[in-house]
Amino acid sequence: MSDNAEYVPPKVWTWDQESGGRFANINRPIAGATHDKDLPVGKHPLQLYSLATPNGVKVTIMLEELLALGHAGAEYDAWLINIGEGDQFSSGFVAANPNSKIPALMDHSTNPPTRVFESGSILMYLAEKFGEFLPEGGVARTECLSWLFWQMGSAPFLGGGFGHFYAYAPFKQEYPINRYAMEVKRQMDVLDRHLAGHRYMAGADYTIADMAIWPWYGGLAKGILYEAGEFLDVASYKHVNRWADEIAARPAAQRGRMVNRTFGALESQLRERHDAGDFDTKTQDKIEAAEGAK
Ligand SMILES: N[C@@H](CCC(=O)N[C@@H](CS)C(=O)NCC(=O)O)C(=O)O
Repeated sequence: MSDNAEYVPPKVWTWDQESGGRFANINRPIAGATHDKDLPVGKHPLQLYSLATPNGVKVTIMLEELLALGHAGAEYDAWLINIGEGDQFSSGFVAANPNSKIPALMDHSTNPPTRVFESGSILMYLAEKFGEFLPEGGVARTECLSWLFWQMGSAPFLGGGFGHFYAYAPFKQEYPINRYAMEVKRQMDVLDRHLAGHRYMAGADYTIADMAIWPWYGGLAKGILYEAGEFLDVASYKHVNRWADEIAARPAAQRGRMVNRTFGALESQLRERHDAGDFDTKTQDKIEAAEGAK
């Protein structure tokens, strides 16, 4: 394959070649389980199966925010789903989320347990269950849900479009990078104009709309996502940067981004969380130091 070779699609697409790029090993054109394996179940009613990608972090931030408000019922076990290893294709995971993507939540406080998949649906479920971070009615609720769904529709252009072609594709091509850079900059401008006049996405209060948008667009604004800060001139989105910094300073956001994290500094990785105390004792630096001392 060369950058300039034109692709002539055959009459019928067949799965006879790797698409190439990072994640090529987990991409497949069929759904369903590849192997039989049950999901583990811990001691809390809420069981989260996830990974600290932006989509996963939305939910761990919400759970940590609920706990910070004193909702003991939001205690949770967070199990690591290693998508690079294909954990999302186990029979247990597919039963929790037929779409085989993290995050997935099982609520064992209902009988039978309730499965919830799609991060936006999980955020709404938790917001309604605990009566927090989603205004109860009126314009504020509508505004919150509009921005929540804006994220669900927009982020695939950032992740699957721009991020894929800029950072993960086997070689760089001008056409897709140009197309998606244009769209992502437009999206950042949408946010910047809105945040110029609003402290948070839905107005004066911090809501699930902020929790959904921040891991993606806050990460992009701070130059963390795809190391594309300079390329997209993210520093120019001043209001997005102000909002991103404000959320980054929240202790619950700091804890939430550590859960199910398998990359970055060892002290920032809490690969599985089963107890609030795990942040002090079970980060990867401490686990590896204890193993080294044996
Ligand atoms: N719309 C979904 C997107 C979830 C998603 O794309 N998850 C990715 C990780 S960020 C995943 O699990 N990928 C595994 C795969 O595609 O096999 C949501 O918001 O929950």
